Amino acid sequence: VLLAITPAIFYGVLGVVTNMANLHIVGAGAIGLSLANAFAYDHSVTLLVRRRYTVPFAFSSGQELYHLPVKHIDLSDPTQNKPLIQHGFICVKSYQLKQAIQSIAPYLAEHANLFISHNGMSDLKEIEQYLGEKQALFFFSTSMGGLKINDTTVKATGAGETYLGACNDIALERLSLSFNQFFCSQIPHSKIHHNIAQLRWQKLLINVAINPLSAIHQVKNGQLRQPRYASMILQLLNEACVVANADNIDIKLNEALTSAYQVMTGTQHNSSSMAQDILNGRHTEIDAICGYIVKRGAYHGIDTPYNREMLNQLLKLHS
Ligand code: KPL
Repeated sequence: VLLAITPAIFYGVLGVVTNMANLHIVGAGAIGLSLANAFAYDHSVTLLVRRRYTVPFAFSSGQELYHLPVKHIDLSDPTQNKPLIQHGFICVKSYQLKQAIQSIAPYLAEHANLFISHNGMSDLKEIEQYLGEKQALFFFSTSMGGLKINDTTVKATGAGETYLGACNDIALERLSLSFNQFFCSQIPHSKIHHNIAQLRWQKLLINVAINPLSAIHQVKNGQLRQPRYASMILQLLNEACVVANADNIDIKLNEALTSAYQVMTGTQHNSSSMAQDILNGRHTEIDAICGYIVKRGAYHGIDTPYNREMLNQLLKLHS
């Protein structure tokens, strides 16, 4: 049942809405819509999409289904007004990132803040070339769980943690208290992280441990804690940590294992994004996850047979 009276009205009556900002989100996937849900009751949220949706966007917390009070702009429609983006969130797959940035770069305000979130490793230098010197680039890593139950609806499947880090100097300056309050006050269980390289590698290692195995075996994240997966997870993370260390990232295998198992527990009822991609016959992010470990390993002369095996198996399932 779609509730006509949304929490937005409830919050509005209580006067909780302060400093309303205009936010734009690229990507109406599980993360994009979960973010929209987190922000839409205190801020004005517009989804930037590539088609016209006729059904409203919605968020399900389990029993109840809420209309998301968001607008949307179809960027492919030349007759629609173009946005001026102050705070832009790009929540697309790693292989769609470059194209997404290219498509919104002309609409970024001079002092815009751009937040990206994706699995796997992207080339930040490549992204930065689309940004002006006053435009800040942030990365956030999240394990908040969401399942798209249809084109416009996401169902929350787990709280998960979120970390926000600065990717360029201007973002570092703006990682100030008032600014991080803006982000962290809206996203449950979120924190600032001060070492972006470490943050991105930590996220990568979690995805190395969870995504390919959950996709191949079509199991929920929590099921990967079963002993039958333990040795493969250990081998995958061992290789990935050796490569991370060669890349000057100080991550120890036991820490990587601990956080991977914590995320499996925290998101035990989630189907990972890769498990959902395989189930729905979609392209996966394996290239940017195990493929990245294999590529960086080759660069350092480190053999990574377990990650290569995952890469090959996933490419066979969907190339
Ligand atoms: O990032 C994720 C994903 O599904 O892609 C995790 C953290 C594994 C949560 O499901």
